[in-house]
Amino acid sequence: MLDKIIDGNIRAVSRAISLVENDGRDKEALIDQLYPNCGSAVVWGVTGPPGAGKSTLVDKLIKRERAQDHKVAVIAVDPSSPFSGGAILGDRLRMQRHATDPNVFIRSMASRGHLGGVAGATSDAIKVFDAAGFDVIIIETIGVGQTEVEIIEISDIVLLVLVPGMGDEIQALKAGVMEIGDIFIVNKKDHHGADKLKAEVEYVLNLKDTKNSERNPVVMTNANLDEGIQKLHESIYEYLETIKNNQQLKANRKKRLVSEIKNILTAKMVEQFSNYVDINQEIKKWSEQVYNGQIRPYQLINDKIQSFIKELQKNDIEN
Ligand SMILES: Nc1nc2c(ncn2[C@@H]2O[C@H](COP(=O)(O)OP(=O)(O)OP(=O)(O)O)[C@@H](O)[C@H]2O)c(=O)[nH]1
Ligand SMILES: [Mg+2]
Repeated sequence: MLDKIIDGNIRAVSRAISLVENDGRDKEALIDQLYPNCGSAVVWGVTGPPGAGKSTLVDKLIKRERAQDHKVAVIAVDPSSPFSGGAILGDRLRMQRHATDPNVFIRSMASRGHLGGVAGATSDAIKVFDAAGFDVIIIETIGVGQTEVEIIEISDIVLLVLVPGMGDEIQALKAGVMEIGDIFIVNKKDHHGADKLKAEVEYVLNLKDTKNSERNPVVMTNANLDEGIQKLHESIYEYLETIKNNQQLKANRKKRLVSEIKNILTAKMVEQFSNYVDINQEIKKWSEQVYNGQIRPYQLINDKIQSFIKELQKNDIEN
């Protein structure tokens, strides 16, 4: 399977992704063995509010990537639901014309049982695609909540898709959203208020560190009509060139590794603990005890961890 994946065999890639999604035991060995073959793919995160036109944009970007003979993988992440929902179906529909292209792989992903959550599953999937020789891996995710932030930490470049008519735009822009984007897209430029939104985005960007402000392009698009996409595509490559040259890309990837390892550590600790007790069952019992005033939360957890460690040591001695 390993060789087949590295060869870019689509069936093997597909099976590996399922393995990752289901968080099987074999997954760990596979990912570790693929690891030396990773590092050449570039990861683009695409995020923004529901219905902003992310999938339509991605579809048009795939077209440009294919024109350059790049292999493209798309992971549509649905953080809100443990199952692949309707939105994901819509995503695949919008990119359907690439469905028969063997060099385009579109896959939706849910968090399901993955210990590391959606972010863990996604970063494992990235490794599979990377090792299989995909040049670009695009992660589409709806811009809501914590998962989105994690997904963004995984990406080399983040395209933030905005649309006119989001309501109190400038307020929303101030509330941290601006920090996530590398390239800002004002999509649906055919809609009323697009120029105003672009001006507002530029205004907020100018308030940021002026030294860096020229590095964050703001591009207006109409994804349906394929307008502005060429310029967007060029902006992506210019930006990537800049962060390659100023070592930012390297720094980002190191940071990503830190959070990845932290993520694995946390997940593994929980897993170890779960082998020792049925966590969900126990937590219910414990909260009952805390509720009844029998014990206090920190004391309870500290006690449990102590006895867990003792148990581990006992097993160590026995073995
Ligand atoms: N008028 C107009 N409609 C657009 C534009 N881009 C996309 N749309 C439409 O907006 C709707 C949503 O597009 P999607 O590409 O599915 O948006 P999305 O952000 O992927 O949606 P979710 O994945 O559900 O969050 C579709 O009906 C598109 O045809 C645009 O530039 N102008
Ligand atoms: Mg979509």
